[in-house]
Amino acid sequence: MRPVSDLRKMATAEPEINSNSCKSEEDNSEQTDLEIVSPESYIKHPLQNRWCLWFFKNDKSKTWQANLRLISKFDTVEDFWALYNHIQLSSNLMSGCDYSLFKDGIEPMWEDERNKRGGRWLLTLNKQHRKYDLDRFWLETLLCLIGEAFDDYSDGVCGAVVNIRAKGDKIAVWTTDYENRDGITHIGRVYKERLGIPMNITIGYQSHADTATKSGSTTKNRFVV
Ligand code: MGP
Repeated sequence: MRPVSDLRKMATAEPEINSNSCKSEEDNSEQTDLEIVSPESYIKHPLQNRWCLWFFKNDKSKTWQANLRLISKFDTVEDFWALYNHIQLSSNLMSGCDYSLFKDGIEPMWEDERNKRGGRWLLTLNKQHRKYDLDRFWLETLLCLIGEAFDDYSDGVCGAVVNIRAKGDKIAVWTTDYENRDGITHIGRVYKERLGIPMNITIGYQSHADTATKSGSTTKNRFVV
């Protein structure tokens, strides 16, 4: 697991300038031919997984699946920040839109083989949260995913989704197996801590099967932390 402080530092790090490259021709004449440049300065920092960012735009004339578009894939820290800095913040998206970040090979939908027996830790946000918390919660969620923050249980993570909705935005972390109690509760505890959610506020985990077949507006929680 790459510590989150590293991921953040790499967001702002200036490229290292080789001191020799600033010297005049005269100076160069005194130098030896070989320069040792640390690979740190030119090799991008690989992530453990390749990730895909998806965008959903609610066009009611199309099916749900047809509204889902793959934006881009990345597998290095630098390419993550390049993409993140290039796109709109979640709080600027139109109502009805989603971003999803999923491991390469997993589609951000219930039907995918890795999701169909899975579920999600769900954060439901109110309207004030959009201004103060939505973007930082979503960025922290992305860093948890790409930094494999959930220790031995990170393999069970499929991705995460942010839904921008007039009735209240949502952020969720999707995992692959809703029966894996140990994995799910570990992921939930770490996630809550990373987001700085106070102990007295609980978050719930729901299976996609329950969400997909719900009749009312709420889905029962399988787990809470
Ligand atoms: P939503 O976008 O997850 O939440 O699901 P929203 O808009 O807040 O609605 P609510 O029902 O949670 O209040 C909205 C609808 O999109 C669902 O009822 C499904 O019709 C469709 N949908 C959402 N997801 C995540 C899927 C999916 O994975 N597969 C399919 N086939 N439809 C989905």
